[in-house]
Amino acid sequence: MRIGICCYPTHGGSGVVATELGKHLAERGHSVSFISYAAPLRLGELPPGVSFHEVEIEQYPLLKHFPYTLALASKMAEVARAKRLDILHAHYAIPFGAAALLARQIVGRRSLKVVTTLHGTDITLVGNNASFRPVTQLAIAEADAVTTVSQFLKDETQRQFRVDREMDVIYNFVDPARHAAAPCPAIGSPERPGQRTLMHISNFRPVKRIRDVVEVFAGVASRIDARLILVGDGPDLPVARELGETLGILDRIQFMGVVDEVAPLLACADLFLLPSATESFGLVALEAMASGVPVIASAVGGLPEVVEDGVTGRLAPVGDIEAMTESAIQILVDEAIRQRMGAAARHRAATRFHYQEHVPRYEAVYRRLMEEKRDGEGGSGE
Ligand code: GMT
Repeated sequence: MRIGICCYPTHGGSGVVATELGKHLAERGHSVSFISYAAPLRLGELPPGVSFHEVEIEQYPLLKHFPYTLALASKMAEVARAKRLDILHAHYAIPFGAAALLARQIVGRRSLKVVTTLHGTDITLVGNNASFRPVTQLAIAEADAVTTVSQFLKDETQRQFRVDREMDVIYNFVDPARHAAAPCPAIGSPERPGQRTLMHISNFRPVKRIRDVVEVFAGVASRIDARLILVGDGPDLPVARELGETLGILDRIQFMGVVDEVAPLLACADLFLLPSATESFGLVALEAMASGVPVIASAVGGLPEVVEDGVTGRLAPVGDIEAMTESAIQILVDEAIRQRMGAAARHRAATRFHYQEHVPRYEAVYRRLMEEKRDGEGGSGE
């Protein structure tokens, strides 16, 4: 099939999933065209069967705000025609899902089918904003197929948008080989033998509850020799620095900044913290699990579908610092528990969330639409 993929090109989970999906689809013989304002970071050098089409963002003195979504829709239509796309797969309802509907209208709804994957914040945070809500609703209702990355997100979309349509749940996935026994690089090695490493990776937005990360770590560090590695950047990074200073633990926190490839760093971690206020899936928790690292996370959103409480890590109510701290200490002081949970985490990631299981599910959705298209063509006699 000829598939167009549009996504955010940055480090966010939706961009990572879309990019990995495109690469796997190309390996499976499909032709894949990425459409975005920059090449997705995880794309690297263009693999065979993959092309990239940039949406140019220009500034006109006449326009105060450049209408990016319209430029995106035009580029989608242009690529759909040039590459004779069968499927346009939008990752994130806005602007991609909405722009894809415009592109389909331009190209003709019979020739181009739109698949929209909801990733979470497009529904739980952004989509509910009054300025976007009607467009988000349209993007969901009018796509030829909609997928969500967890059962939680499907239920939440139905509840919040009162949409009565079919949606396929297709979980996010990992390539376990990428996480297999990667050695911890020197930069991430513990400073002392026996020192425990806690890790958090995110875009440091308020939804990630960075204060909780630091407070849990402070509780752990008051009882055992430990350090915290923070990976990523975002608006709440200064919060971590300030709180670390106030609590007198700043010297035990290492700030790594944005890192393209997280698997080697995860190999340095003994425990991963994800105390988010909400998380439709928690791709980074899955990546930690694939690296054999137990996860302590909030029992919220789609996280319980990923982290099995007491088996691959521990779940606690959002904001329950005490419970998270106690669980962290329990895991870190008993190496047998930590090893057992780490092995269970690796096993769960490799068996339930392997790309070889989930990429074919996307293909099945595409095939279903292609069959509908063929049936439609046959039925109209055209
Ligand atoms: O919240 C983020 O870190 C970014 C956001 C995105 O769109 O990239 O992540 C969302 O999509 C990921 C991929 O499906 C999910 O793993 C994250 O859980 C989800 N974030 C939230 O729901 C807060």
